[in-house]
Amino acid sequence: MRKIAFLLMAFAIPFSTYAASIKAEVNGMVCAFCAKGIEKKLKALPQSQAVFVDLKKHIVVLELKPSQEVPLDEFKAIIKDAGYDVSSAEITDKSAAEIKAEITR
Ligand SMILES: [Cu+2]
Repeated sequence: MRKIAFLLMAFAIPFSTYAASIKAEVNGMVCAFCAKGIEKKLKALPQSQAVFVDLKKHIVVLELKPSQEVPLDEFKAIIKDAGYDVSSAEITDKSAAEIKAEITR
């Protein structure tokens, strides 16, 4: 019984290590270089835990480190500065990997 509780805890921890992600629809990304450029910019943020970019679906996901945040306005400004347009952005409690799994399913 104790062993089970320990196992549950060990599995629960990895799932709680992300706080939230910003999921955005970005227009203007046309090739792999665009995707890489955005990915690089977002990965450079100190709050960044993981980044996922889907070129075909124009989706950009920035997963944040625990208890870190990036205001949506700031996120939009970063994308705009890079030369792209954010058509919508939302905060979700899903990880970048979860969103990736949903999109590529
Ligand atoms: Cu490009």
